Amino acid sequence: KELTAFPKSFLWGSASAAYQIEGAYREGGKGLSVWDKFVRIPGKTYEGTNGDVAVDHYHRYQEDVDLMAEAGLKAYRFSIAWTRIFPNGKGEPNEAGLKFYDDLINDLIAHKIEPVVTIYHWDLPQALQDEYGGWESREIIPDFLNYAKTLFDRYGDRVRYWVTLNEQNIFMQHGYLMASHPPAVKDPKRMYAANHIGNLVNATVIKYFHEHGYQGQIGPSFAYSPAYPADAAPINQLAADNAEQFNSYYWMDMYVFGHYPDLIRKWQTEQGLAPEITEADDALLKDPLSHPDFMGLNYYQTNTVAANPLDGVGMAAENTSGKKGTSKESGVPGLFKMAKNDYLQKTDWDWNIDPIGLRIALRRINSRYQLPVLITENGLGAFDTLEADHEIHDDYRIHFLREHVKAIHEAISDGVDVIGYTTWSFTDLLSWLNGYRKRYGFVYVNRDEESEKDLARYPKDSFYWYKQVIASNGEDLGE
Ligand code: GCO
Repeated sequence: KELTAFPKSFLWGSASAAYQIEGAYREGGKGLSVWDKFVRIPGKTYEGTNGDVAVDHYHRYQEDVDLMAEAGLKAYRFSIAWTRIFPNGKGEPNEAGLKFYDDLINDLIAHKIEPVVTIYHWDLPQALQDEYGGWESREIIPDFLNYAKTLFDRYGDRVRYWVTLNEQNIFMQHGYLMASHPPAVKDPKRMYAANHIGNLVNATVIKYFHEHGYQGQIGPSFAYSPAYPADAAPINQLAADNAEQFNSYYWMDMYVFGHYPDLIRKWQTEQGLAPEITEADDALLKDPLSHPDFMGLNYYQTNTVAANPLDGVGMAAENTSGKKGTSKESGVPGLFKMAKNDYLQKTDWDWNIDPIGLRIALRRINSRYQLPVLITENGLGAFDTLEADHEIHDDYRIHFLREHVKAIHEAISDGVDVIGYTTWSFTDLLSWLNGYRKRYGFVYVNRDEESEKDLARYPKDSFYWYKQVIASNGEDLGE
């Protein structure tokens, strides 16, 4: 069929997060975040790697923005470190921190690159964790709002796209169910309670933004892995529907409709896991002013599931998110369990490669929520090799991204309003748990601490490929 062209305003971009790139973890008055502390607990990250230096973007941001301009990026998504703005999470803002992002934003705009700002990408101030347990206390709501307001007031004249919470489903499940992120808790009841507070934070911030006449658009970024049934057996179709509601609609419905799916609410009540919802919560969450302008989609893969009889594994310590692809046999008794999908190839990190799944994700969001979608992440984590001539031949990444760009093109032709695509990631960066060997970037960052070329940047083949995609507005995919 004839494909609809990418819109002229399509935001071809790339993305990052503060902790994964900035480094300078004690400079410019920055306070410590929960990640600064967590990475120091032995055994939590691959070989104890941390973001103390990361890829030193804090000092090299101009070089990075120059590279973005060379690639022709139209947009760059990055996150602000709360602890640079409020070292202890609240109180007086820290001017040095505010200025760092001012300079970055101005540099982007000078290069005609649209800044897309993530307000929260997991690096909660440790002071708030210590004071009241972070996400487990409603005290975080005014503190987060104060932080967000400070950003809107300072940067709102130049920033038109705001992402509230990055992958709430991931940081809540890893933080409170699997203990693989801070605060390393394994307790589903606490997870759902903290997650509900996360929803209140998200809604409060969006409502404030809408009520105060800021220009631009705001929404969350959700890590959506659509669920497939293992086969055509009706019982497995039902399991896929369960998984979709449990893993995805549970979050996205709340953002857009202000309620949790009945099926999951009932399940939680039976299990004694339902978070408390006050009347005031309900009013806030259902208020259209608290609903997003777009859905941010982080897409990496799909999940395949099958029926799970009640004698299956428990959920407490299992990976129900599907995102990190670790415990394949996990699931939720009575609802679904993870199954193999023989049709899909896998990445070096065992994640399914599924470009059609992106088209499906876009279509499902479109039909269920009727919102524009900003693809805030998509990319391939892989081992890359730096050749002697400083070239990096990452044809596997080009192939991966090309197929996903085609899927977006198809989805646009299906009628989905996709406003942009910020790939993960621009430069290589710290993978939270996998250190620096899992690389996602268009730009290789040399992490050879022994050599004077440490932290040097080298564009990969995929950098030049993406440049040509952008220049042709998605017409020339280099085939
Ligand atoms: C990793 C992850 C991250 C995430 C990103 C989520 O390897 O640590 O893939 O890079 O994708 O931070 O928003």
